[in-house]
Amino acid sequence: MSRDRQSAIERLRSRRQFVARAAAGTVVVALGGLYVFTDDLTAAARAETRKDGRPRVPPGQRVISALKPMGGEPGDPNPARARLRVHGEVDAPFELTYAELLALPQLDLALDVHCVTGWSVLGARFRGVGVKALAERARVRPRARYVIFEAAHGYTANVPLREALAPNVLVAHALEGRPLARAHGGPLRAVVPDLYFWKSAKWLTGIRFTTRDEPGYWETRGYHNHGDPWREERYA
Ligand SMILES: Nc1nc2c(c(=O)[nH]1)N[C@H]1C(S)=C(S)[C@@H](COP(=O)(O)O)O[C@H]1N2
Ligand SMILES: [Mo]
Repeated sequence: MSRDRQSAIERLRSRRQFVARAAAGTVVVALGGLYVFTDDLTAAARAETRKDGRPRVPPGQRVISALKPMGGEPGDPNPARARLRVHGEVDAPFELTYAELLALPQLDLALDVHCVTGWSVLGARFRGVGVKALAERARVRPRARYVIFEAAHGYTANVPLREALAPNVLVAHALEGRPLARAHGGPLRAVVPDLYFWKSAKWLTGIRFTTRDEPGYWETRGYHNHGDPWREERYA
């Protein structure tokens, strides 16, 4: 155990400080039986650097222990009726049932996600199919430049093609070893971890490739068109 971590735990042993911080409103989470304040999770993660050289925690973000349900208009919860359409600027459009999606090669990825409202979750374990594999199967035409994630009730999110084909971009159906809860987009959601979390469309119904950009639900309501957390591309 690092000295920093040890001293952090010793600080937490001070009940007086514990009560003072709890009263001040910093959130307490249970982590392996220990109580840890979100400020300590954030401080520990701030020292870390990603493989791409960027800090693990983007500026202005605070680390919490699990995804917060952020709302939205849910789609049909029945996996037996779920369909994913892969279409648009492609030579071989196709549609998958939930069972067909689960029969494709699966990726298990621990992903960091960053909500524009200021919380981040580190290492959330998602399981699903890579968007890149779906794009290859659909034979995306060379002129395609954007991916539009399509969800229930007309929610969409636009992502530049190159970023949507990154190896950590998923159509996820499970989180932490369980089928994705409805509040988190079940049965199917997109996960685009390196852009703010609004790009990760819940209740996903389609992936559409386009030549032209199409700002989506939040991008037409004042959020930034791109949404890079490290550049704090929060609002337009
Ligand atoms: N279909 C749909 N997807 C959505 C949203 C939504 O309102 N509808 N909200 C987005 C926003 S703003 C965020 S922060 C994340 C929240 O995901 P969570 O509720 O699983 O934390 O979902 C994104 N995906
Ligand atoms: Mo959000």
